[in-house]
Amino acid sequence: MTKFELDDTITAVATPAGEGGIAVIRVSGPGAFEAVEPFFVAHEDKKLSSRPANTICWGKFMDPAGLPVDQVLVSIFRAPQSYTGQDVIEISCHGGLAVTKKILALLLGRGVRHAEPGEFTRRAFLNGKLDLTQAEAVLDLIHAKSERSLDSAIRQLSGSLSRTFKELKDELIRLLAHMEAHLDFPEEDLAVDVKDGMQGQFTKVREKISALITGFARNQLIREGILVTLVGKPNVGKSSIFNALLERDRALVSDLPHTTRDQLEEALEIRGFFVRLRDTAGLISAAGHPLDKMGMDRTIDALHESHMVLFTVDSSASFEETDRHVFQHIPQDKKVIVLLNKSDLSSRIQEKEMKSFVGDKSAIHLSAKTREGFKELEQQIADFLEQETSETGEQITKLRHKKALEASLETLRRAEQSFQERMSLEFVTPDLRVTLEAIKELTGEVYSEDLLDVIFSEFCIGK
Ligand SMILES: Nc1nc2c(ncn2[C@@H]2O[C@H](COP(=O)(O)OP(=O)(O)OP(=O)(O)O)[C@@H](O)[C@H]2O)c(=O)[nH]1
Ligand SMILES: [Mg+2]
Repeated sequence: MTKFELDDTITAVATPAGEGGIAVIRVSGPGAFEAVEPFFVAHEDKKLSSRPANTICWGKFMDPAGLPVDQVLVSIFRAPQSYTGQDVIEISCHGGLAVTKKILALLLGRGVRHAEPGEFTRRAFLNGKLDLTQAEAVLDLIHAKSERSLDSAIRQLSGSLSRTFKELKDELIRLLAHMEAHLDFPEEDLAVDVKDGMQGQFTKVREKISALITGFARNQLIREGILVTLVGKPNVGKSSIFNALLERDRALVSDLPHTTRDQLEEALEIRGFFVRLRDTAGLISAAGHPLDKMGMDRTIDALHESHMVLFTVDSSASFEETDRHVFQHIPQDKKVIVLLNKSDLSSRIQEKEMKSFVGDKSAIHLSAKTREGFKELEQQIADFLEQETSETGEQITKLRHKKALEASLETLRRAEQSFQERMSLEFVTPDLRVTLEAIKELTGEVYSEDLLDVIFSEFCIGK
């Protein structure tokens, strides 16, 4: 792989394309100063290359004909004290398409190569500035959509997950060393306390790995958001509640049944959690129109995908057969909150009968019109998320981590089984070594170019 050598100099616009206050163009590599110097005329007459590291310098970016392109600030970082571990120059110019395009073109004309997605972070990894889990956290941080996912990404970037993986690795190395020290002993000659010690180490590592794998699902909820679906018969006010939660008129509302035909999904943040809220077509016992049937089928699919269901009824009308029919479509394992909507109108619902039908689900008196009950609804959604995502130690965020941990758990279990079946230790250690390699891949202590390609291709250009 020659494309990702470290000895050339790369550049890219690090800010999103479009118009903005400023844009930042990043240059990294041994030729960074040489590339920028010919175009930069500092306000104070001093060459870039003779300026100290970690300073910012104001001046003009000039084209080869001596015409100014923009007034810019140039930030100087010197190897190894920079993001990539190389000489880095960041040019902050005005955030316009023409300006950034021109500056970039001039730099590319000086033999600087356009960076691939994530290549700055890839260099940071290759230069030991970050390990692989930290590099992945950079991406999580950029993609974080709520305060909770931000918290989790910043912790990972600070190295907390790396430390957990390192502890796991150290435990495995200790166990391996312990076994290797006893390789020459026939199994039956191992003292009971030595065997117990080894078994204890097996259990400890296995439990740690399992806990990390379980944490993945919880963390996924934080990052990707929980899916909350409004469901009910037509006209109970699902779309009105949808709009009220979003605080804008996103869905059509009318007093005609079947106003909503297709699903609508919008993202919102509730108490720091990322929530995907879905409005659905009203369900009835038997659809007459084919369009109603299609809408209803989608609603039923949405129910299966959801983490939480808001079963909506009209409290100003009686709880009837259609409501029961809707409720029966909700899969049993879903968290359900019953919304008794239209609480501003006089209540006609037979609450006792309704409650005996739905069981011990919590119910909220709500009015999309007066906003009664919305605070409580948000609280209950947040409580559910809090409970589903409550932490028990460090959490993994990536499918890659989960897969590597699952692979390591499998080989660890195999080793443990051989150990318990009293096989000679030389048959136990190979599986342990494979387990150790899988753990080393997590932090990037062991890696392949292919793995790096997969990880960094998800990054944006300029990061
Ligand atoms: N008084 C009162 N009327 C409401 C309330 N919520 C909704 N409505 C009215 O009920 C009617 C139906 O509301 P929608 O939000 O369209 O109901 P829906 O459940 O989305 O209906 P479909 O999309 O047809 O399934 C509209 O006339 C709303 O203005 C409420 O809390 N109080
Ligand atoms: Mg609707």
